[in-house]
Amino acid sequence: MKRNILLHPDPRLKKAADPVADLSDDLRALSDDMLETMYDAPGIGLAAPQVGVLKRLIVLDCVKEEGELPRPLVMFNPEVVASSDETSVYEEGCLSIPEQYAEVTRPAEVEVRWIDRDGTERSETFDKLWATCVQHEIDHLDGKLFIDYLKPLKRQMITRKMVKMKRELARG
Ligand code: GNR
Ligand code: NI
Repeated sequence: MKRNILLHPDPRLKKAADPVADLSDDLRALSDDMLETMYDAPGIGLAAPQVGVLKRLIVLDCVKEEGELPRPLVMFNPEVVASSDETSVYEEGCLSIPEQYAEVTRPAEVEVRWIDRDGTERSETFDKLWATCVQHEIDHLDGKLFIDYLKPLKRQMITRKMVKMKRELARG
């Protein structure tokens, strides 16, 4: 089932999410819904707070070559355990801030540890778009958005545009 994606500004997007204590069928169903919502958007990642659930759960699939097999990843309680000194810059966007893009500098490689859909602890080192995306998603779990890395003036401009967009959406 597709879920609604919250739009910035929303207090739920600014809160730290709670760790998942036990995997349940409900949480697995939520992760399925999040993947469906992400692919439908379309996007390359989605964090549970973006659908209004303040739990530490993210999904991502950064495979973008035409004809390549999809690689959906579901991560419960993801943590960055190591980051490279080398950085990379990507033009980021966010499904909660549609049509707004800006360059963000982040570590080029990160090692991430998480619990998968089956409850197994896993870890993997990500680079390129995967590294940027997984950091962007984990930030959502800490109530942080990519615009928080921008200069205050630019962030304010984007937030004002979003307030306007939400007002127009609400009027219908
Ligand atoms: O779909 C998305 N694209 C994207 C592009 C560059 C850097 C990060 C992202 S994540 C974003 C989906 C989203 O908002 N996830 O929280
Ligand atoms: Ni996002």
